Amino acid sequence: MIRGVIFDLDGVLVSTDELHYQAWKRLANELGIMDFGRKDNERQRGVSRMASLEIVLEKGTKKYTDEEKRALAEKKNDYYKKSLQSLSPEDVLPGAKEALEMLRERGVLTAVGSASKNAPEILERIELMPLLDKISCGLDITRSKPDPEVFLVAAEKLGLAPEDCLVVEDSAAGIQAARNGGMKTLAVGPLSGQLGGDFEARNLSSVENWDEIL
Ligand code: B16
Ligand code: MG
Repeated sequence: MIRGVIFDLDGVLVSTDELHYQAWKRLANELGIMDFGRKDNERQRGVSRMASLEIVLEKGTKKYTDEEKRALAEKKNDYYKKSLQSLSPEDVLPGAKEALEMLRERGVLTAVGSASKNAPEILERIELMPLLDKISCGLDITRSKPDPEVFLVAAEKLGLAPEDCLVVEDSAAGIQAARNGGMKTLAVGPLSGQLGGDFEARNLSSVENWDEIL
């Protein structure tokens, strides 16, 4: 029986993917990489900040030291953080708030499991913090998805065994991470049909039968 649901953040509870994309594109252009596009950005879903930077840099020819890479990632994060200032509860994805409310009513625990180090700030801005029992994010982990660490930390914070948890994810790396951690999976988002989740839905408002999943 599912006793806790762990939600990925970007692409599941809120759509920050466009803001990530704009910030990476700005950085890429400044580095003379003009052909960084949405297809490249798709590969950055659920992937850590430094791994996302590599996806940008592989489009260029210049080599950077680790120190330079850290500075570039920080620059992108500054652009991204500026754009987060416009984020509001209106940016919560369809059905997300209702799903959290329904789970609380049923006595199912809820957590976020996100690669983002900006997760706490984002959750404050979109006002979902009161509906979540625990947060596990980029600040808690050293290994990124598909390593299961972020979800195992979430389960541990909830005080639950992995097999009693369901993970809701929109990325291939995230579904794989949940599987690696021994959790059940609900795939959502535009790629939901291709991610191999135990269950799938276009978004959280189109989940047909929560009873079957829980
Ligand atoms: P940050 P998620 C992920 O969030 C994003 O999908 C991914 O594009 C981003 O690189 C990663 O967070 C790290 O974010 O730079 O804010 O620490 O899908 O795991 O909620
Ligand atoms: Mg995601």
